[in-house]
Amino acid sequence: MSEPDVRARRRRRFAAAVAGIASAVLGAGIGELVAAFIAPGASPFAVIGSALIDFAPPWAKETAISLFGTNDKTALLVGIGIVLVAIAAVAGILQLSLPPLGLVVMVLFGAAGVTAAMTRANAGPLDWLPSAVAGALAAVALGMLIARVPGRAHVPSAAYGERLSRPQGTSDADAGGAVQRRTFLAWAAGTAAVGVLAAVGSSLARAGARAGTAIREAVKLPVPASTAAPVPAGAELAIAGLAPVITPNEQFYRIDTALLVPQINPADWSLRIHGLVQNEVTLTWDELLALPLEESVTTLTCVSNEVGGELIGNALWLGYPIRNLLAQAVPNAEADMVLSRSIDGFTASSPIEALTDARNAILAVGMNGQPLPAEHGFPVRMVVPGLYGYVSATKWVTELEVTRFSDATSYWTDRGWSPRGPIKLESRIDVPRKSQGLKAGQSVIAGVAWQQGVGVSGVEVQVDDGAWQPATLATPISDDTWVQWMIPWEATVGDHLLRCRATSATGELQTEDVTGVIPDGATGWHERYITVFE
Ligand SMILES: Nc1nc2c(c(=O)[nH]1)N[C@H]1C(S)=C(S)[C@@H](COP(=O)(O)O)O[C@H]1N2
Ligand SMILES: [Mo]
Repeated sequence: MSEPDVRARRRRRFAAAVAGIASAVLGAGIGELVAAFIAPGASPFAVIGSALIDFAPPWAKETAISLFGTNDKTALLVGIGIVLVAIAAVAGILQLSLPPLGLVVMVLFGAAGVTAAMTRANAGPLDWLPSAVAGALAAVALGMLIARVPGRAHVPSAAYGERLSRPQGTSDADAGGAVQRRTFLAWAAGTAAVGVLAAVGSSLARAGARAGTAIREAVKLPVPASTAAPVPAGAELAIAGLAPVITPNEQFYRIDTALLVPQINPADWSLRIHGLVQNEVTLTWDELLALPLEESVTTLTCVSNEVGGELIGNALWLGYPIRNLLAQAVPNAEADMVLSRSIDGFTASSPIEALTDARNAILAVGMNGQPLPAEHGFPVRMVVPGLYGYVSATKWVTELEVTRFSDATSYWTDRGWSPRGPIKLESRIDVPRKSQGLKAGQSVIAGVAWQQGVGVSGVEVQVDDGAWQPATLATPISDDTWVQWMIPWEATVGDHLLRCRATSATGELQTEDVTGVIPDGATGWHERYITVFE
């Protein structure tokens, strides 16, 4: 091939890649728009993302959480976007050189979306539509754009025929090529622009639908039948940088597998208790609110919380004891587990004794004086003191199946996490913050410590391998909550290593052994390096 031929070929391939990307943008955008209006749960992006989340190996989820923390979902969506663009470019080139392979790629993508949508837990009858439309439109657009790639054999353009009849390299042919290029670019840009507009339209439509949070805002929670004791005055040390003893809802960590937050109208909500029980129980929203609801303060923790991590929060919950509901259902003697199920298919397996013993396992409807925020489970979730969230804290909960550990497993236990998930004794240094740039002089080291259900009796702090010093504990709210601690520190110029360790109310010393979060939660002493300046 001559030099200009190679260049022309490269240019055609580039155009084909652009055609692929523009077609995919069109398909994806219109697919999102169709979803927003017809099948809100079946956004092609979200269903493919959810399928990836469900099929991802545990280490991938771990890496995502530790790299991106609670932004893991954004990272996933951006990642899917990048992969999609790359595949679309390849599809364009395939369609140019090996038609109809490019179309096949687009159709397969649509089919993957359809499959992902229809195999979701709460799939609606029209959930196949957005991905089907996306795949079909992308294929049609690709066929149309590839036919317009400049210099291609069947370009439906007068300029091309004209160019064939002229010697290569003349200025007229160049002019014809330029016209073709402009025509192609206009079509490609137009195609992509329609896709982008559709995507913008879909997010506007969703924002409008989120005005469906009007439903949540209209919810009036009943006056509690029993209120929590006021937070003791000494519970909040109020040190800058120290986590507040009650975590505001906006700051509360969020971990779940839901790319689209389930939108549930409480009027349509009900909870079904079934399985190994003598009486099946069904509870509607109105029935739940009519029960004597109780306030309680409980710290919630994620099993993926690294030592020193932020996947922990403490809130004032309003709810009804699950043990009372189970008592109505009367579990059979052989039952040893309750499998709670969310409307989105997530499941958690809790030991039945954790829901029936004296601890305060509740069906929660309120969080810090408000209806549950949508991301934290509106309208109803579980909160169980002392168990990691993955085996207890089901959000958007609609079902409690009384069963046996030997007969059923749950979302995360299916993925290699431990069937039992008691929260481990831990402590964390909050201040000095790492990036704080501490000045030498009188300072403080402060943090939080927790051992739900048992309580913390002390925290010790060590600076640079010196002696362990007892910190001052704040007044705990209860054994089910974390407790703040602090110790004054005369900070000297230079680099320092700070460590902390807690002792539980039963005398257990927090273990020094470092273990990762898999399969049942991290252990080890939290360490922080800090540089003190003059
Ligand atoms: N429906 C549903 N509920 C869920 C999860 C989920 O993925 N889906 N994740 C659980 C996990 S792993 C944790 S740690 C807690 C987190 O609750 P939060 O997001 O309100 O902090 O929710 C639990 N409940
Ligand atoms: Mo979790």
